[in-house]
Amino acid sequence: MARLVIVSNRVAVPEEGGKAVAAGGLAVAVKEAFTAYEGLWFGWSGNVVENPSTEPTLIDRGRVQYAVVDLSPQDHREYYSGFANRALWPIMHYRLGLGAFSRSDYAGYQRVNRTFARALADLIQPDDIIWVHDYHLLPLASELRGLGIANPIGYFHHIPWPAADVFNTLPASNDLLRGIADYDLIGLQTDPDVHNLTRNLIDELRAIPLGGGSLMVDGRRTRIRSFPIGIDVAGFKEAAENAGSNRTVRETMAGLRTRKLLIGVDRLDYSKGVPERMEAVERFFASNPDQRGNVVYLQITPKSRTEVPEYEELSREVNETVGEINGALGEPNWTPIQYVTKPYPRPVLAGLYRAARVGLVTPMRDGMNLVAKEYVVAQSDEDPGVLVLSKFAGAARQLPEAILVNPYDRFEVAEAIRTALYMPRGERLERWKPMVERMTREDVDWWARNFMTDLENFRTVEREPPRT
Ligand code: ADQ
Repeated sequence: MARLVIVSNRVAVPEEGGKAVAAGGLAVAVKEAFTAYEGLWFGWSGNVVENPSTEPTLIDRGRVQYAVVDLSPQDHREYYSGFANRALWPIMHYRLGLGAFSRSDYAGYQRVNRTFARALADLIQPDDIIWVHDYHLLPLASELRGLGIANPIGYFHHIPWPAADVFNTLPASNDLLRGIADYDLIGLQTDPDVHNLTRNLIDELRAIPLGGGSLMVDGRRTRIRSFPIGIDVAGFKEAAENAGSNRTVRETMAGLRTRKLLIGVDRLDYSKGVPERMEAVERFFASNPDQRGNVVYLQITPKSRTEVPEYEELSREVNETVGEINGALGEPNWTPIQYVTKPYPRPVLAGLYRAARVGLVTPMRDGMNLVAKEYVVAQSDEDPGVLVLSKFAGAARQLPEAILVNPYDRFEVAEAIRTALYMPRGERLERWKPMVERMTREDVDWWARNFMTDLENFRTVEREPPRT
């Protein structure tokens, strides 16, 4: 049986003897991919140390082996905080004004990709299939090819691929495009992402379309397809159904009394539109004064990337916005926005989603957005809540029955909140049913299987040289 080698920036090594894996989207997705394969998961340990060893540390956990490397402070600064999170992340999310490009950061990004490739190459066996994840590792296939690795290498991009005019503002854009074309299969979240990258390769690198998503780029064949990522529907459903026994959930529900709950759950990131959403909620209370005291908005937002200045700035902005709105609208017996920055275990989140009449998922731009899917799956079939979803989240393509909104327009979002709160049960059920059925069919297992089937096919069929 072929072995699956997964490569991602961070590796979630489970505790010895325990089954616990961090519940983040990538960890769940990778676990799913390993159900059908024995494998190896390679990437950064999460540790930053002076003079890190270039030899990976190997850890065995049953069918999966983990190989992790440490980063030096300079690597971490340039590769991770710098180029990946201050150049690629904002540009891929259409935030041109936030893109901070530096040549030394880019050199660090290339250096770490080279170091990863060298450390990984020695572990690769001839029959391995390699699946690389996310924007930290765009040049990894080129580096591996340079070391003679001829195995099939797939890449999945978890975030949006922007329009060419946006992507090309990166000073390294063509270099990055040439690099990504060294993957055999490139998976993106949505068809518009596929269109954007394909056009970009055709226009900038004179790639030749071969049909069926395949392209010839500099004499090499690659294939680009959308694979919208799903969630662990069975696990999430079960967690939501059993959440009533959880103390945090029970106490939150008791505290609500007759009040209706609006919920937002996001990593603290400017792509998620948290302050904009708060302003929309403020707008809602301004134009629906009779709802003051009847509705509470809970925003759960763990901090992330705190070493990146833009995230510190955002944290201040959100704190101020919450303070201003609560100060202006709140009463001694009612606080309109409850803002918490703790991460919560999955069962608690599932229970809170279920308790909320409205799920507010309004990113300014998002590759997919798993929270939207989790909210839908957590609802009860008796009395489902309503999802208000940004049309700029990849998830909007699979959830068209949600109330789709433009997150830049706080009047529109405020109106959607009103519509959601007043929506009769019949319409809520009618909208929810097709969404939950689609989520169940197109879950994380479906996603991983589709990607792997395509990558396996590549080995047997697509790699034959094209007939001229
Ligand atoms: P993220 O930007 O991290 O992922 P998202 O898809 O919403 O965004 O996933 C976040 C995950 O973290 C969800 O599973 C959510 O439940 C969890 N989470 C959020 N807040 C939490 C809290 N307080 N406590 C515990 N868990 C919390 C990137 C891309 C997305 C893409 C995913 C997967 O930016 O567009 O959907 O990868 O491909």
